[in-house]
Amino acid sequence: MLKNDLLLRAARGEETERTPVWLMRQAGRILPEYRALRGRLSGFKELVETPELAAEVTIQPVDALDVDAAIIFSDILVVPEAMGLTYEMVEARGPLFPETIKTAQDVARMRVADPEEHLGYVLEAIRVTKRALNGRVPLIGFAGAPWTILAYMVEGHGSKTFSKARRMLYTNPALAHELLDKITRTTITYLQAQVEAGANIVQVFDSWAGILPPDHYREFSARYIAAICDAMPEGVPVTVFAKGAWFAVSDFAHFNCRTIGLDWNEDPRLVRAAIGYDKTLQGNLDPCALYGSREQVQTATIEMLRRFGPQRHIANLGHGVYPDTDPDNVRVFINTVKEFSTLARQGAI
Ligand code: 1CP
Repeated sequence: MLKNDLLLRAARGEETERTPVWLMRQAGRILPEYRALRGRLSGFKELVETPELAAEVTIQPVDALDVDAAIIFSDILVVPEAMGLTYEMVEARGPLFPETIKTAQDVARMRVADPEEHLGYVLEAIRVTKRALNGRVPLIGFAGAPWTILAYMVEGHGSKTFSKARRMLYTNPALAHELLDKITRTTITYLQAQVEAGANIVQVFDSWAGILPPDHYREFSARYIAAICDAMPEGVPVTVFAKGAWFAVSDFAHFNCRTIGLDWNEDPRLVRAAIGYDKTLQGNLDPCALYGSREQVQTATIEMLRRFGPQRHIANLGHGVYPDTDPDNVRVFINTVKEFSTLARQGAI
């Protein structure tokens, strides 16, 4: 039994006494306790692959920030690794794949991973986290959307354009679909296993959605996300966060998901006008708004809450919190959501 199930109730569209709040990338470098633990280790992968440590940093923001959910500390890139493509996390630079996908042989070499065998360390981290959380807040499981995962597997690292990956969609669409299909099959059993291990809700991150034109987005991304949503167990809410894909929100409205994540370029009022009230919306304060003064953070947060309205909203940023954000301003954001949305429900403002 969960002591605080606000997030799940909001996702299911039930009335809540206030708006739930958490932050993408809440576990990580904004917290001094994360940096202290991370500094004692050989690197990012040791943290991700040691369930007790991953559980510890998953719970840090629940203790330090009093958010309404924990998100399992892992990375979307564990999936390509499980399929046979190892990644490195280069200090201060980000992920790097020494080998990339170029040919049909490369795709043929990729396996549809078995969650227990190849991603058992994430499932164990979920089990350890659930025990330690003891029902305080729900635990969010996650995976990357197949298109975003393909983008890293083909490109080999982060990129502004992902032009190698986008080139494949034009030059060898059949090969892209073959890879997307393998990633999708892996992701479905992986997310199902996360739920079995204890995740209460799952989020699909399509971080590079916004670089595709709408027709490519439908062909190479949205339909695979739809297949993932369809495969999730009954009663487990799914959140689709497709950064930059404002053009696809009306498609998501017909998906088997409960929540649609909005980035900070999107206006929730326009989204509501387009899709109605069947889905919960999540987001979408500009992460840079947290660089302002305390008063500026409060004002921006209240404006955001007004744009979403009181129900069917999960407050968050429009993307992950930046590592150089002052945790005190993160607390101002969280507390403003809690206080303002409580008063708004009571009709006080
Ligand atoms: O040294 C460090 O601590 C490394 C920084 C870091 C962290 C804290 C990386 C490298 N990954 C993570 C954890 C992580 N990644 C989480 C769990 C923490 C939390 O949310 O509280 C999650 C959900 C992710 C997901 C992730 N990884 C995404 C999707 C979300 C998004 O931000 O768009 C993506 C694109 C990645 C790839 C990745 N991993 C790390 C970096 C720096 C990147 C981005 C690389 C790029 O610029 O392309």
